[in-house]
Amino acid sequence: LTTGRLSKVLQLTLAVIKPDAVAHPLMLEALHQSILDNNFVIVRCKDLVWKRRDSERFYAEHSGRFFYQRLVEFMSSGPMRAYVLAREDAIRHWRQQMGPTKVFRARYTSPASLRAQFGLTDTRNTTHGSDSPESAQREISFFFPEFHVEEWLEKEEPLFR
Ligand code: RTP
Ligand code: MG
Repeated sequence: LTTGRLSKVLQLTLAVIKPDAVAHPLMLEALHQSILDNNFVIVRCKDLVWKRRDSERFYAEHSGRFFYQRLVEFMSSGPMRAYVLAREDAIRHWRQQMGPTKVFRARYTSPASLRAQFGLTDTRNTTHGSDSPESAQREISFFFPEFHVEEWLEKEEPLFR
């Protein structure tokens, strides 16, 4: 998260490998490896399955959109893997690594991105990443309620300098 002087050195983001990608062992392996290859530190990692109501709550901001029902259905359809990732400028780096939401756009504009390589459709697009420091804070708490961002940064950030 971006908090004053901490921002330039270290940022946290929430990354998720979605059910489509967790279901395929080689894809899961490739996505996990790409996190390690891109200089992220894995701060927390867990596998979990959402109930439908978790999915609805997480994506409440999209509740009016035409894809909401299939998104909610899909995200509660099987196991996924969530990470708290740390590095400098983590939010932007992880989103860049994922590529655009829409798979065909990803294939044209960023063929090396994860969604371009592994995405099937705009909904089954392999990964999620927080889009701002505020959503990173909210989403990290959503997936890891026992994890305290500020506390962690205070303790660990000096070690990254
Ligand atoms: P996210 O919130 O997951 O980081 O994705 P995003 O900002 O790249 O995309 P957003 O527009 O916020 O959409 C949230 C999630 O909804 C699914 N989606 N499906 N046309 C479709 O079927 C469609 N459009 C979006 C995607 O899974 C996207 O991650
Ligand atoms: Mg979004």
